[in-house]
Amino acid sequence: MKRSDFPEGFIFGTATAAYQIEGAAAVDGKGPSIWDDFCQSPGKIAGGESGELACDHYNRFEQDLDLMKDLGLKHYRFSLSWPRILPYGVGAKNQRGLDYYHRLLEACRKRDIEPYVTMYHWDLPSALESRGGWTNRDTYHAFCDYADLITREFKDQVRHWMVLNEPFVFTAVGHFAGIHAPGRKGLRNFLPAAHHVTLAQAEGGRIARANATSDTEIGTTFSCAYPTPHRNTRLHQKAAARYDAVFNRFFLDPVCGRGYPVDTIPGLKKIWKYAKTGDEEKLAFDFDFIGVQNYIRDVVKFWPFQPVLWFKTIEPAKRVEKTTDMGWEIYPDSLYHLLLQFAEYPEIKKIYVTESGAAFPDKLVQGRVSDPERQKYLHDYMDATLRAAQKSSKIQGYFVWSFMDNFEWAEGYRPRFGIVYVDYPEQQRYPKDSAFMIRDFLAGKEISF
Ligand code: GCO
Repeated sequence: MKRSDFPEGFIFGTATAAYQIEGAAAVDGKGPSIWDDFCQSPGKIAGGESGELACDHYNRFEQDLDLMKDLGLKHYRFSLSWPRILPYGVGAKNQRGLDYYHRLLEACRKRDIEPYVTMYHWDLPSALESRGGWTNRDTYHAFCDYADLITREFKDQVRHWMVLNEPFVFTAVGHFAGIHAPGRKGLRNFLPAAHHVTLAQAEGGRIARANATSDTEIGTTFSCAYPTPHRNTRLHQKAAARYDAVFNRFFLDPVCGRGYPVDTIPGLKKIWKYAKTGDEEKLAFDFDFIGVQNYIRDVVKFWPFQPVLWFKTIEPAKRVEKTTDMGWEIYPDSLYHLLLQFAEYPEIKKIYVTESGAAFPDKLVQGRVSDPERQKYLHDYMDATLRAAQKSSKIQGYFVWSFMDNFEWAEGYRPRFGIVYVDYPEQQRYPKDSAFMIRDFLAGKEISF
């Protein structure tokens, strides 16, 4: 596989998120976020770890961007921390926080690195959480004010915005399962949070479009997962369709003007309880692109003991394919199928794979990290993207998750997703073999696995 196999103009980059790399959790006027708080709650994060220091990127971004440039990476997706900019979520802005992002964006420009900026990658200001967070409609209004502020402030420096990162994950894992911040549980938290997030998703797009220059593209990102029915019977196929409605369509369909997929899952109709008159029309927005992020495929089984959803997934142990350090099955065709599934929506104009990557138990040995499993993973997922791009011209980019090892939420620092290894105690960076493979690929060389 060579870069020139991809369509002209197809972009390659890497991705990170503020809480996972920045550190500097309480300096220069930054307010606390729900992730700062969640990490303080005993038992929530593996090893009791937190993003307090993370990769110390806040202080080391110049060197990190130097390394990115050396590797030939010219497109970089990262997020802004809302509480660094608005310590209380609303009201007084923190000039030092804004200055930091101006410096970061300027450092990208100087190195000819194109920034792709996510407005919200999960670090809600704690002040908003204490008033109900996303379960409270006020948080949607606060988000709109924040979106308005940043799209004006960074108008001259940002040409690619993404409103949200993976609304399904932060609402379901954070507000239904309670495994991520803020640790809320149950449908009574999930449904209002999901509705307010869906409003924020579309309204954030409208605000960015109104404030940005005409050459700015506005998108938002979605997690997605590929279901395979346990057996090819009607019951299991319908279970897989319900899985698809929850994991893939719940936040995407409304933005495309199709409403929540409640025909497929009638039990989720209750979400309308949290709506106000006129909300239905507000859920849609004509984004310039969507970001697709796929890490899992699941084998899905009809399950009569699971009310509302009526399905369950079968554990990885019973699967035949290899898994990553997260226990996720390696299945490149899932990305291929999902890209084509999304490309079929006439409402979707352009698709980037805004995250793709894997964690493996990397070891630093005499300054080198050999990671053939990641090399193969990236090769195969890039190949899946290429195959999809050959079928649909909407597919136009691929970002590796992640540029460097970082704080993997409830899993702490054990899973290493980076193509650059981070020695945390020393805060040293070491490009892994996969980083050199990507460098060679970007330079036009053939890569094979
Ligand atoms: C997500 C986030 C990233 C993760 C990555 C690996 O998808 O959960 O966007 O922050 O670190 O996906 O799990």
